Amino acid sequence: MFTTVSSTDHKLHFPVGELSGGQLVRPYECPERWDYIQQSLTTSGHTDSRSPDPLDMSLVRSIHASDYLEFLECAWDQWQAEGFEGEAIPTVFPARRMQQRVPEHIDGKLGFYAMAIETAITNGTWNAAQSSAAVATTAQKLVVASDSQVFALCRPPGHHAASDLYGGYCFLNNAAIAAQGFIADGAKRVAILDVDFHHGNGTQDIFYNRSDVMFLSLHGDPMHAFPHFLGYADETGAGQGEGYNVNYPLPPGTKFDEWQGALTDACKKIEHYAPDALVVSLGVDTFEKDPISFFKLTSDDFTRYGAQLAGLSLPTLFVMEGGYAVEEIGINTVNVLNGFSAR
Ligand code: Q9C
Ligand code: ZN
Repeated sequence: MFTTVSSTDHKLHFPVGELSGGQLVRPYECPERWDYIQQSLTTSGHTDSRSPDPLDMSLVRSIHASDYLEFLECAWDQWQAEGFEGEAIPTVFPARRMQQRVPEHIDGKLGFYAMAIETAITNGTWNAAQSSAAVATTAQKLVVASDSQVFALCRPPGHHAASDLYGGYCFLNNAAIAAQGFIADGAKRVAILDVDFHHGNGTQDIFYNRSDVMFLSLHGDPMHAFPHFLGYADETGAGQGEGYNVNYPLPPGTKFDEWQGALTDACKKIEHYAPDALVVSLGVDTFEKDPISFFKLTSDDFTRYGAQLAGLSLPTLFVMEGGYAVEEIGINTVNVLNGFSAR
């Protein structure tokens, strides 16, 4: 048995457009994702659910830059004040050899703070992003109180968001904020295991120089997969953080056996690190039918690796990240959680 934390405020973020393949399509990261997960939790008897406590902004500020938070808070109003009628999407970037200076115009601000452009900002985006972080931090406190497994049903997701960058459907890095919450509550070491199909570039960047938070990620090789510009195996951490960042880039078509090989190696490294808590960035876009990813995990594979994670015997916080095969997202997510609690 485990507790879930979730908030209906996620529904405030529902952009209608995502630039994909040169077309504006309905975003893959849609509110129904939450409904399907909630439904699967209910049908499998996981009804112990609660809403989040208010968000501790001082904790958020220990992960995100204050100018970035101010930008997120004001972006939609500034966009509207320009008289723009669509959703807020950047069009110009501080590319190589250009100034890294924050412009006043919203077009400049959007480009300055974005790491990708598929993610539109709308009227409810900031409030939804805050509610998602509140879900993660409330769940983190419950892990400390119970010493067991808690599921944070976060939406929007977080692992692509760096201290001052949004994109890849992410605004606030829920897993990073929760990991910092464990440290604030006395943990000496925290491991973040990112099993989302995509590399958690934001989380890696946030903790790259630190040894008190270890980051390990299994993901599609950035040579072939988003976010393309981070997630290679030679990124091992810097300074105090050298050796505390571990990437497992995996090729197109990767099936469970190969994927689990990387997971087993990651688990060994986590055991050796001996953290006080584990944060799992749980994306289920590794599924064979995911529309934007290239791994081949089956629904049963999710149960198997959930059980393997339980073998670490650590207080564990699951933080929802991606997963875009909407009809199966609930089953696959609950399979991981059930595999974990059944062991
Ligand atoms: N052609 C998360 O899973 N677009 N974000 C990929 C593929 C962005 C995924 C484009 C995917 C972001 C949290
Ligand atoms: Zn993903």
